[in-house]
Amino acid sequence: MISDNKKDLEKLHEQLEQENMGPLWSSIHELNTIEPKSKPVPYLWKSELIKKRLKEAEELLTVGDGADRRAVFLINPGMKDLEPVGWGGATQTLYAAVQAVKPGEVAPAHRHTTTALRFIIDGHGGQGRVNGERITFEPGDFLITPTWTWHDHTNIDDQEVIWMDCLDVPFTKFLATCFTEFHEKKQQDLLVEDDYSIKRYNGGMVRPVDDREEKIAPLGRYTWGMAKDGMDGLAQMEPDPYDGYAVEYINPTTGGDANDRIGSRMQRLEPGFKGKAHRHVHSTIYHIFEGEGYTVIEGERFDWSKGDFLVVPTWCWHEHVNTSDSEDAHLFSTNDLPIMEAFNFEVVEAYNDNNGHQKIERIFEPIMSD
Ligand code: 1HN
Repeated sequence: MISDNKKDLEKLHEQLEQENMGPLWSSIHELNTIEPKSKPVPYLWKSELIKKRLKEAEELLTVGDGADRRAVFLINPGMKDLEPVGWGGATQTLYAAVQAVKPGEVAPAHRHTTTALRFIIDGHGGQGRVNGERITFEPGDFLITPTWTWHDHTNIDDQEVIWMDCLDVPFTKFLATCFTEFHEKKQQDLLVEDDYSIKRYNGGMVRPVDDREEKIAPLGRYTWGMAKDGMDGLAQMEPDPYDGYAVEYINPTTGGDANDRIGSRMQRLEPGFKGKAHRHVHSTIYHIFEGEGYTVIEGERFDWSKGDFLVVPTWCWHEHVNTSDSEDAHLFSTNDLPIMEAFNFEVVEAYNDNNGHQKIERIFEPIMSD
């Protein structure tokens, strides 16, 4: 029993708080929940708003001269209390930002324990160096700079380049394992020929014989063409009822995720695709690379179009719909499935009511650009 002497109980609770302790009897139900509960909430950021704020930042700062990076990061409203320290947190494990590099700018070289990846949204002539390899990239490409790899970026064309960054910043911050080393040079030296890893993996599903041993980041750039070919193959058959035609970016020496602690996917929803709902423990950030449609998350409809970002937190029912009757939709996404799998947390559940579809009870109103 718990005493009904409320006054004395409250006094004890206050006393414990002052002494940096707490009463488990009153908080145990917060801990022992039947379903996983996460702080992040379903949320959507419109492309126009992000791009507008990035343009304003372009007027105000120069990359490589005062600012290490020009990037706007996404803060999940449910993670706001962690904010003033800059942890971001689109989900409890994943950080996402949109970065712009203007022609001639050089984002200086560093390496960190956080694992990072990029998805190129717009602009040509973006160029990065990763561990001594220079790689030029194009919209639709996926690039990795896994944990502790040196990286710097530049832009050799005459228009700005924009990409999505995704890192496991909140996860590494919670573990107090987030640290960085700054390179003595703004741009690291080139140690191998340009596009070295791309040349080594020119064949796709064949690898150089000396890559039989596991390596971190044996391939630095996964082109849009690779993902497209994968989806074109799947599209000759029936789509997955939840995800349409979806492929994962993998490490060709392990078959595991391309990045060590972040999973990445590209998926095609064909015209008129109406996915069924499911939920899982891992959390996901979507970037709408092409197309128009909506995702219903926990009964709320999130309308999306090209360039938007959408978060599906842990254990939320979600289903995707392509509203176009003529154009494919392509969603790039990142997830914390590698972390969930590493610790055996992952569970997936199908929504069985109503033929797999949630009732739409609310429509999400995103913050729009003025
Ligand atoms: C970082 O190093 C980059 O290298 C981008 O471009 C975003 C966000 C948090 C911490 C480090 C980059 C980042 C970042």
